[in-house]
Amino acid sequence: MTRHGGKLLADQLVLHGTELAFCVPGESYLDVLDGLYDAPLRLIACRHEASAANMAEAYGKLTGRPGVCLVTRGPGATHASVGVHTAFQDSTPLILLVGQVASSQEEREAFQELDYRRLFGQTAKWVAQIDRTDRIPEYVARAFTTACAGRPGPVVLALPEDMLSSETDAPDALPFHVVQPYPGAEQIDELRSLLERAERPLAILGGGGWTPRAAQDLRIFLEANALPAGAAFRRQDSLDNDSPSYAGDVGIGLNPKLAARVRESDLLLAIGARLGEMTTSGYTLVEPPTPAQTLVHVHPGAEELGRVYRPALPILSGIEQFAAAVRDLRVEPRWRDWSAEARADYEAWQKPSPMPGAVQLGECIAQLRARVPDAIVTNGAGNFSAWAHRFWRWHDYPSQLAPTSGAMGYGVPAAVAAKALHPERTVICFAGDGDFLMSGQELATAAQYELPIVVLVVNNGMYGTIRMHQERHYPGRVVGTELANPDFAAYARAFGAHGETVTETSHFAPALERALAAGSSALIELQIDPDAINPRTTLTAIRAEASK
Ligand SMILES: Cc1ncc(C[n+]2csc(CCOP(=O)(O)OP(=O)(O)O)c2C)c(N)n1
Ligand SMILES: [Mg+2]
Repeated sequence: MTRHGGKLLADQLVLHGTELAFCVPGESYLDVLDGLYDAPLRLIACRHEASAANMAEAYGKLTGRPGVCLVTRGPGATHASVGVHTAFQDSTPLILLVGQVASSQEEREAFQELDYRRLFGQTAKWVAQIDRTDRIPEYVARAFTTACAGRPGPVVLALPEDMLSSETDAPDALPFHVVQPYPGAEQIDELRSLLERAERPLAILGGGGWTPRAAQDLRIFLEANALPAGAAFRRQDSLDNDSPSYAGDVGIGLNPKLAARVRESDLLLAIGARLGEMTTSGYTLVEPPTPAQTLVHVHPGAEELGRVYRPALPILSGIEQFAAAVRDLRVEPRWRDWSAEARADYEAWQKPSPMPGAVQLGECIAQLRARVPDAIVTNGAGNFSAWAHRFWRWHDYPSQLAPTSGAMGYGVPAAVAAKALHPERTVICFAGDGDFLMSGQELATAAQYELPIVVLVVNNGMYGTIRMHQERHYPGRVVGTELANPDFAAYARAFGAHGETVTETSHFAPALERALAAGSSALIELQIDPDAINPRTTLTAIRAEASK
């Protein structure tokens, strides 16, 4: 039996467990599309390659298996690059398949030709071009393996046209394995003795490569030892936020009391987190290269251990493997007060505080939490997300889809992908007015594939985050940050979605009910006072402070 390259490739995707993939079609990979025609795999065609790549990235976060995204040559690949970058920064397994010119035309700068090895050199774990049809199974198996091994990340495969259309009798590969290191017994002993000597331990949970099992095992370990734990930036689903061990997120605009606690801790147990710029408040909470805290750094990537920080104890391990090894580890906690205080600080910090204007976002989110506590929550980038990070509570892993890369436009496509994987769950996307219009057109994809999502657009009429920085550094000199917006509710209705505008807090709960009952996607625009620049302060206060 012979197959053309496109069919062979489609068969490999299915064999490695892909049941859902995302694309914008291109004539450069017609044979792959043809191969998918009768494959048991759902293909979602998107309205922009950035969205297709972001959906694949969200799939990777939700399943722990590579999200698959198919795009055409130059224009498709460059559009998709934001998703590759997010997968890289967020340590998410992803495979980007890109059409390539026929080998007879290569290196002529043929139509839309690019060298993907150079284009994605810094943002992918591995970039390759498959030049022989009979080697497709080998390359695809390696792509799946590489994307998931150690620190997960993106892989890019370029597919020359003639390679895809050629016939071969090459056999299938075997399904791939997720390859992760295990911690040694010696390291777990050493961790025990460090814990036995500690007085103010604190865990920071984060990074990629988590599984529901890992989150469960770590919860048992943390709670049984009364260990307080913070979540790294946008990794707040790593521990049930109702757990007595959960102390809040160590991200942007974190609770000052939690920041102080990170500094004062004598044993810092970083589990999976890279301890990047956003989680360390610009490398100040933990100082490179030699932290003041005794650092135990657990990470699945050998190159990450000691890269920025000298750990007292580096542990090279997959998260699930580490979690299983410490699940039953017990020490006598001498830090019960420290731990209880950390929890009390979090609960106090989460009480909604008043902000200027008639729409109180903290209260709206509290109502949302009470109504759909088990929702999957997504967002892109912007100050609006700070309210979600502060006032929402995540319960199960995985239920947070948020780019640690800080990429705007992520929330809507991530929500569509989440709904495709979990049709039974409510999916809520938080977006800003700037953020939303970078990918709002995917409401069409949600409608086409009957994947109803709820989008909350926090409208302050500006690229507020940048305006905030402007006021801090160049008070009063506003440039490039104002936005003239469409009627968001009408925009939603144009896609067959339910649309509403909320101008005061009391309107939110009934609007939410109508959104949840709509039977289609829904968008609620929350018009907030532009002075309410983040949950802690106002533009007026920032400008006054900066003008002093
Ligand atoms: C793709 C991308 N472009 C630009 C930025 C820089 N940036 C960060 S936040 C932001 C403004 C976001 O505006 P909006 O969505 O309205 O949220 P707000 O800050 O107003 O709440 C910008 C432009 C970014 N992070 N990502
Ligand atoms: Mg805005």
